[in-house]
Parts: sequence; structure tokens; C-alpha cells
Amino acid sequence: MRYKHIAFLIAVSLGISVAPPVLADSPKSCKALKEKDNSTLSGVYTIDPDGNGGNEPFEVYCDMESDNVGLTFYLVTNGLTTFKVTDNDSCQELGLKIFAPRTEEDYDRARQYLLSIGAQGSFGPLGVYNPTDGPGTSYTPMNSDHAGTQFGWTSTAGDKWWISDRSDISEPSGDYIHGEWLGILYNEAGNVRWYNDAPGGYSYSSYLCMSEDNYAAVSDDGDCQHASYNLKDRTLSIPFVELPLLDVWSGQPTGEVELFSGVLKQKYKTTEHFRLLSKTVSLITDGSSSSCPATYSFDTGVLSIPYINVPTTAAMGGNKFDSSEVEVFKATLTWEQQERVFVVKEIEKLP
Ligand SMILES: [Ca+2]
Ligand SMILES: [Ca+2]
Repeated sequence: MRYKHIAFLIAVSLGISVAPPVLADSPKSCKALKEKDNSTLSGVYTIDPDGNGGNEPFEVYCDMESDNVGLTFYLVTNGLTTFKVTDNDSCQELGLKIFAPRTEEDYDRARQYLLSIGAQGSFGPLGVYNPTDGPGTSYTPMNSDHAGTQFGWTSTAGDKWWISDRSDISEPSGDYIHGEWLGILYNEAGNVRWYNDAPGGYSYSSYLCMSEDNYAAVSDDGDCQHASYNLKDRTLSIPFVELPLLDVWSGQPTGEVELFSGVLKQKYKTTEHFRLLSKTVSLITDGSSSSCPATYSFDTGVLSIPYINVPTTAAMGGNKFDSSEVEVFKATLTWEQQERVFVVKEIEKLP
């Protein structure tokens, strides 16, 4: 409970040494601790994310009040500098991940924690980035529930993320290089004051860490991550594609599959031809998954995408704009070897 935590902080600030609760065998995370004993209260605990050996066990703050059972919080100050998602960071070194709230509640629990230790400006990058260059999404709430920001913006939490529902910020403007952290500034209460994308990015050496198992803890429709179409860039981002593993010698499917993510770009505004942006294709190695991945068959060349979020368009003075509404489609595309493009074969709007 919070009182216990405050008592602990007061004791520490008075110079009284208090031993935080230590278990004989350190759990890997706060979630593991909570699963072992559901009555475990919020507080400072010793965990060992990489198990026996490797890093020494260390103290973290466990928030046991969230719906996302057992949030692990660890604040890094003056750690490794990171300005893009592929940089190493001090969370990774500890077997943790840079904090990325999946929900408004996650954000708020972290905010409460940082307020309680007087570090509300130390949220750090919050794990939000975009795998493609320059998707300007000004004046749209930055969270994955909102259509205007789904297109490309993502986070280290994977399927869902939430940093703000404000729609009065004229950023991110699109002057952005893929993979860099979105720059975020906070007010005294730990709420978002401003964010900005900038070429060259924002670097951070103080940031909050969370444990890996906090990312897939809430099982709702977040398990089914949709592909999304960006009207402005004419890109179709596919977060999960299941590809059959082929035997190296025979070229025949082994029966196993691998998960990839990738982006297709529509060749011309009016055609149904999409080329694969090969630089965007990456093997998913962090264990994340979706209950509704796209699938591809090498036999038939058919790429089948069960859910695609498409923004409805609003026309104004001959120009078209993304509106905040989304319609969901399913589609199949086939690979045309000669032209080296995917061609849309069937597309159907889902109810
Ligand atoms: Ca260890
Ligand atoms: Ca900007």
C-alpha cells in the first residue's frame, strides 16, 4: 500500500536503515511475486530478472494495485544514453525494458510512483517510436486507441500504448527519422506537457524501466493487433505476418512458422499495387505475438490480412484528410513475381 511505501521513504530520508522485504529466492518480477502470493502489497522488493547467475538481484518498486497485475518500476538515472529504439539502454542491461504504458492506467500508476519519489520529470522516452520516417500526426491524441496515431507510431510495449489523449499539440510534425524516440516533456504533475519528433532525436539517460512480463499481461482485444493503412503515406503496416519456415535443402515447408513485421507501400494513388519496403521487414524476436496475424503462403503467393484499420476520409476543398474514424477491412493480396509487387485481389469491409 502507499502508506507503507511512504513510511519506507521517510525512514530512508531520515537515514534510518530499513531492510526491504527480501525473499530467499528472488522472483524475476513483481508480477511473478504477485502470482505467487496475491496478497502481496505494493512496495520495494528484490527481484532477479535474469534468474540465478548473471546480474545480482536488485531492488525495484512493485505496484500491486494496477489491473495489469504487478507492475515492476525501476528508475535509471545517469544510465546509458539512448535516442533510438535500437540503442542499448540500462533497462536492457538489467533484464528489464524501457517503460511503455500499455494503458492510461499503466501511465497513471507510473506517474504516481514517480511523484512519490519526487521524480515526475523522469519518465524518459516512454518507449514510443515509429518504424518509418516522417509520419506527421499533429493534433491527434498519442495512444493506440486513436486512429490518427495508429499509423506507424508504436511502442516497445508492442500491441497497445498510451501516453496522452490531448489533441491540442501540433506535434509530431513529421520531421522524423525512423526508430528515434518521440521527445516528451512533462509538467509538475507528471502529465504530458508537450511532445515532438525531431531529426536527430531526443536523447535520454534517465528513464523508467518495467519488466518484460508487464507487456502482455492484459488479455483483451489487444491480443489481436490489426494491420493499418496510412492514407497520407499510402503505406500498409502489418505488425505480424506468419511465414512458413522452409527447409534449406528441399525448399519445402517444415511445418514451423516465423513471425515478421513489415510495411507495404502503394505504388500509385489509384492502383492496387503495393511494393514491399524491404528495409521494414524484420523478424520478431522479442516473443510478442498476435492472435490474428497475417499469413503468407510461398506456394500460392497469397498474403492474407484478416484485419486492416483504414481511416475514413474527410474531403475538404478537393483535399482528403484522415478523420479520426476507422473502418476495418480484410484483404488478400497476391505476389506477382514479374512486377515484384503485391496486387490486391479481394477486399471486404468487416461489420
Ligand atoms: Ca541474476
Ligand atoms: Ca517535430
